[in-house]
Amino acid sequence: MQARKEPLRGRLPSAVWKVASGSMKDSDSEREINLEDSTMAKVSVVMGSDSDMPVMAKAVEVLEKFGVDYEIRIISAHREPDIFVDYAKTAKDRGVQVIIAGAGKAAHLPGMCAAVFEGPVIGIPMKTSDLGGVDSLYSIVQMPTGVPVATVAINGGANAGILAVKMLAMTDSALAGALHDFIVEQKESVESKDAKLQSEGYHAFL
Ligand code: AIR
Repeated sequence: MQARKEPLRGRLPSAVWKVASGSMKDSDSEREINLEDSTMAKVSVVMGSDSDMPVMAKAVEVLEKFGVDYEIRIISAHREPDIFVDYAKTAKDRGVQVIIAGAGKAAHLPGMCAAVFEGPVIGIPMKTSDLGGVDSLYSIVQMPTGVPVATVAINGGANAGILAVKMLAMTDSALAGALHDFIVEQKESVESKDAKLQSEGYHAFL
């Protein structure tokens, strides 16, 4: 588990998983899930290469801001398919509810995550030097019916993080409250800039 700065929700990261005491059965696999296990990650952030890190870090920064537990991995679906399959097959057992997967070029990592992992997958297409990221975008967004990947913009790391928070907030009222505050702050930020524009003119922004 990664170290975090002060989360928006103002609670300990480990509390995210302390929704109940004891353990419960995973109905599909009949495996025991220990709900007290603070090492479980709600979001798995995975990228095809360390060269993707600057973009993926933007997603992680959002998760940290909202105090969402996460794991972060570098796994190439092409260069180490066996490790990839093990990662994706065991994600649910690690408590993962959403995967954020970023890759570039022939970016099959998000799509293959969606093929193996039954929860939602958010794909981040990396900008590339040869084709500008359109290669990554098309590789990720053009999924066959039945296996969706929620694809954000090229290099859209922050939006991937926000989308993951929105998904988790559907069943987490504390997170929903923090998300609401974020949306209000964002609106107020634009409003104050427009007020400054009206009072001081456009030169104030140059
Ligand atoms: N990649 C890695 N394995 C399979 C793919 N498609 C992607 C990475 C990265 C790009 O290839 O996600 O965006 C270039 O990787 P590298 O390691 O050569 O910098």
